[in-house]
Amino acid sequence: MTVVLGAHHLGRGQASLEADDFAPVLEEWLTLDDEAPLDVRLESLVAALDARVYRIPIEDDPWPSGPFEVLSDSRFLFIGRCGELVYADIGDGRAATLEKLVASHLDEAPVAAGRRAPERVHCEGNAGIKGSALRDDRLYLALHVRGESAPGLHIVVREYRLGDNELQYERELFRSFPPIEGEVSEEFSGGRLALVGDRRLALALGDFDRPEMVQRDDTAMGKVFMIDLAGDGAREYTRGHRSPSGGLVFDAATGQLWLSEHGPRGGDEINLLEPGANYGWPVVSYGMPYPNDPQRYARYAHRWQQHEGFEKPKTSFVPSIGLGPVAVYPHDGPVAAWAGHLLLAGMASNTLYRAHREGDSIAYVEPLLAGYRIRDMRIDSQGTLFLKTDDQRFIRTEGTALR
Ligand SMILES: [Ca+2]
Repeated sequence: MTVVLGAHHLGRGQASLEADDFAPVLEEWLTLDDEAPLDVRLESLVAALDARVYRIPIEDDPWPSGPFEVLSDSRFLFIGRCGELVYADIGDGRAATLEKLVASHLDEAPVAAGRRAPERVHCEGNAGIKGSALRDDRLYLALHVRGESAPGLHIVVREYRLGDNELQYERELFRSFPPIEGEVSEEFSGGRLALVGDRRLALALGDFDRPEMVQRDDTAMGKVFMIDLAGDGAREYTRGHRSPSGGLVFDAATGQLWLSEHGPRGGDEINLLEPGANYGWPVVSYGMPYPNDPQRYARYAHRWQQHEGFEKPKTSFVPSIGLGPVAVYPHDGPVAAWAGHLLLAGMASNTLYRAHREGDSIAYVEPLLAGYRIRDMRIDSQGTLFLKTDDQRFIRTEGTALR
C-alpha cells in the first residue's frame, strides 16, 4: 500500500486529491503575522514558555482526534483518526512556510508493490487510529478494526515504512483478543503506543467496556503488552487498567514507563508501570460509581476509594480531569527544576499540568496552560513542547524564560 505524501505527486492518478481542496486551509495556516506577539504562554512558578498556535488542516469531527509524530522541530506528520495523513513543515514558526502538504487515506491508497493491510480502519463513534510511534522510517499505528475472519472489534498494531513520498504497509504486530461483539464504547479501549529501547513497543489497552474481562488471563483487555519488534511476539507486562486512552511514555533516562488512565467518576490515575504488577481495575478504584448507573460498575469495583492489595497510582485526580497525554520533560532541558518531571494534559479540564516528581513520588501538580483540550503531546531533547488539540490546533513552544 502506498500513500503519496509529497505535494509534487498531486493530481497524478489520484482523482480524490486536488490541491484546491486544501487551498483555504493553506491560507489560514500561512496567515501568521511575524510582528504579532506569540499566541499563548505556559505559566509556571519557575518558568514561562511562549508558544505559537497553528491550525492543522485535518477534519477529525467529532473528537477524539488522531495522533501526530515529530519528524524534526518544524516538520510533523499529523494522523487523522480515520487514516488521513498530513505531512507539514511550519518553518521557523514566524514565517510558517509549508513545505509539503497532501492528505490521503490509509485504506484508499493505491496498492503498489506492497501488501494491502488486512482490514480497513474502523472509524465510527470513538473508534479509529488511537496511537502512533515513529523510529527512523518505521511508523507504528494502533487502530480499531472489525475483524473479517473473527467478527467483532479489535485493536491491531501495524508497522508501516515511511518514505519521502509514501507509506508502505509492512506487517501486523498485535491483535487484541477476544473480538468484542455487541454494544461497545470504543473510548474504553485504549490504544496508546510507546517505543521502549531499541526493539520493544509498549501498547496500553483498556477494558473495551467489558470490565469483567480485565483480570482474566485469556483476554487482552485492561493490559499493557510489550511487543518484540524483532518478531518474538507480545507479552503481558501489566494488568488492571480501565481506560488508558491518553498517555503512555517511556523515559529512556530512567528506564521508567508511565501510564495515565481514566478512572470512573473520579479516580484518574498516573501509574508507574512495574512488570507483572496489577493496577486493580475493576476491583479497586479511587473513583465512584456513576449516579445514573449505580449497578454498572458496582458489580466489579466493589472497593471504592481504596487500592489495597494492588499497585497504587503515583497520584490520582478526584474529580476526574479526563487525564490524557503524558510527556517527560528532558533531564537536561532549559528548566533545570523540571528535570524528568511529567507533563500531563487534562482533556475534560482543558488544562496542561506539570507533575512535580521527587524520586518515584509525585509531590504536587501545577497547571501551566488552560483552554485547550490536548489530545497528543511530544517533547524533544531541548525541551520544546508540541501539543495537538481535539479542535485541530497545534501548539509549539518557541522559547523559555526562567523566573
Ligand atoms: Ca488503579
